[in-house]
Order: sequence, then structure tokens, then C-alpha cells
Amino acid sequence: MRKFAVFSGFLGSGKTSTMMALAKQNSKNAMIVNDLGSEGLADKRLAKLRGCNAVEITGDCICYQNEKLMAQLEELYSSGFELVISDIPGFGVGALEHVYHGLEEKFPGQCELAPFTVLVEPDTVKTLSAGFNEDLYYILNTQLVEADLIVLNKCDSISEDEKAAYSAWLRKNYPQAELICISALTGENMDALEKALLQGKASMHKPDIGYEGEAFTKIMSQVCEYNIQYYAVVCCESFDGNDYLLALAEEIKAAVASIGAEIPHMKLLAWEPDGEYAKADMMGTKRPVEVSQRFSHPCTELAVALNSSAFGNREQLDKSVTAAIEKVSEKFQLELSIFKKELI
Ligand SMILES: Nc1nc2c(ncn2[C@@H]2O[C@H](COP(=O)(O)OP(=O)(O)OP(=O)(O)O)[C@@H](O)[C@H]2O)c(=O)[nH]1
Ligand SMILES: [Mg+2]
Repeated sequence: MRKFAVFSGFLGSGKTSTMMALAKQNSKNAMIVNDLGSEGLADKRLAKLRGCNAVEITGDCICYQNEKLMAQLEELYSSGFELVISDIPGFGVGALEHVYHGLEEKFPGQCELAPFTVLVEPDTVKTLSAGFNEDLYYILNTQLVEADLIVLNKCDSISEDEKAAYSAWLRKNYPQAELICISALTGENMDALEKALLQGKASMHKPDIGYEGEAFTKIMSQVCEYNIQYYAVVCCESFDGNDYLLALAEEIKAAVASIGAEIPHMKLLAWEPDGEYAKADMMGTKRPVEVSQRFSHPCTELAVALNSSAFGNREQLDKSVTAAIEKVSEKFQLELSIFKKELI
């Protein structure tokens, strides 16, 4: 079998976590991490640190790199993988047409397209169903309009009643799509998701999504990719890498809020040469910082990657986040070097 699925969905909905869970549960599943930045970003590093079969396509969205994507798929299928899943950077709007229809036109029959899958988290459904009517509505709604399969993720974080209510709302508003409720964290319903991807087919529908229209252009003009990577030498034995990462996430969150900007999802990954790592996620300025992995012993040196999509004035954002990193690093007596930055 040569199956390919796209995972679209808003920042932080759990695309990477779900791809990693699928790659872990079956050795014939592989994942492609697609990013706008340069190589070695947090999601790919995390997948590798977790021991998942993962490759990355960087520099641009797979929307505009059908040839590179097909070459990568060929390589994976010939290595024995049967289900390959790729995420979409940015917001994924238009990926149905650019990736699925692009592959079908340029490489007919070379792979079988699984249902076009869109991940959504409870918080987003809550926002949408409350009649939220700002620029982001266009993105959140359009992603779901493109779906053949909607995956309501993070079901471990809601009650059965909430799950039923969100499911009913999604079914009513996006009747074209099948719905599966999962938790990438606990593994709930992951078998059903794998089955739906392996056995289901893309509908290849062509919904009118107003691509490059006013709403699309307005929201896209406000967003930038902001990535930072550095190395740090630790001063003393009392240094706690877990405390550092959490303090860093909190300081950045406060800095972003103080200038009226927003980062819906910043990934903070820190790792040591021996493969130990810690991961924190800053899910916007109004939600608590989440820590999903901790160092098990004190670190002596570490590398840090911060990846995010951000809304706000670029220069101001860069100044504030850089100042936050310097402040926290100084407090923890770290010596920083090889500071690499991307603001796309
Ligand atoms: N409670 C809970 N948290 C989850 C689940 N899946 C993912 N998360 C958390 O949600 C956050 C975002 O998850 P990611 O997998 O990085 O989301 P993403 O869609 O890849 O995000 P981007 O790469 O920014 O688009 C992380 O803190 C995850 O640990 C889940 O099933 N339950
Ligand atoms: Mg991701």
C-alpha cells in the first residue's frame, strides 16, 4: 500500500503529536514534518528524539513543492512504509487543492490519497461555536470546510458531555466530513484513526474557500514564522534545565502579552548531546504553559530551539522575545552562543 495523508489544522491542535503517535504504533507508518523555516526545527527534532520514523521537508509548504514531496514519498514507500502523513505549515488553507489536486494532476496513481484530515482541539470548537467573528474565524472555519475527516483531538481534556456537544456541533456544521474523537496523549481511538486513514479515500472535493480573497490576505499579512536556536553552556551543578525551560516560556508569554502581540503556539525544545530532552509549549498568552517532557538529570550544556507562528509587529516581537531569553538566561547564569534567528 502507498497511502498518503495530509494533516491540516490550527497551530497547536496536535498534528505533530498525532503523527508521532501513529508512527509509534505501527512501524509501517512514517511522518513528514513540513516547515517554512530551515532544517532541524523543533517538531522534526522532537519526532527523532522520540524514536519516530520522521523526515522533514523545509523551506516552503509542500503546497508549492509537489515534486519534492513525491520524491520523498517514493523514497519512503520503497523503504517499506505504507502510510505516510505530512503536516502543513502555517494554517493549511488551500492545501487540499495545492497538495491533493496537485499530486493527482502531476503524479496520477503514484500514491493513494487518504481522507484530507483536519485536526481540531476543543478550545477551537468552543471559540468557533461561540460565534467568534474575527479574522481568525476565516482560517479556523476554512480548514474544517476542506476536511474529509475531522479529528477532534485532546479528548482527554474534556468531559463526555463536552465531547458529545462538540461532536454534534462539528457534524452539523461540517456535514461533508467524517468525525473521529481521539487523544494523541492517551492513545484513545488511535486505532480507529489509523484504520480511517488506511481504508478511507480522499473525496477530492473542491470547496470554494475564498483562497487569496480579502479575508485570506488580511490574516496572512499579519502572521510571521519566528524561529530561534542557540546553545548554552551551564555554569554550575545547581542548574535545573526543567526550571529554565518553564521560566523561559513564562517570560516569553509575558513579553508577548505586554506588546499586544500573540503567539498561538511556541514550541520550546531543549536537548543535551546525550539525547535527553525537555519540551514546553506556550499555547498563546491566555493559556497555561504546558510541559510534556522533562530532563531526568541536571544538564551541563544544552541546545534550545524555539519555533512559532506569531501575530504582531515583527521588530517589536523580536526585540521583546530576545530580551526575555537574555533575561532568563542571565538569571540562570547561562552562557549563550551561536544564536540563529529566522523571521519569515
Ligand atoms: N491534553 C492533550 N494535549 C495534547 C494532545 N495532543 C497534543 N497535545 C499538546 O498540545 C500541544 C500542541 O501539540 P502539537 O502536536 O505540537 O501541535 P501542532 O498542531 O503540531 O502545532 P504546530 O506545529 O504549532 O502547528 C502540545 O503541548 C502537546 O503536548 C492530546 O491528545 N491531549
Ligand atoms: Mg507541529
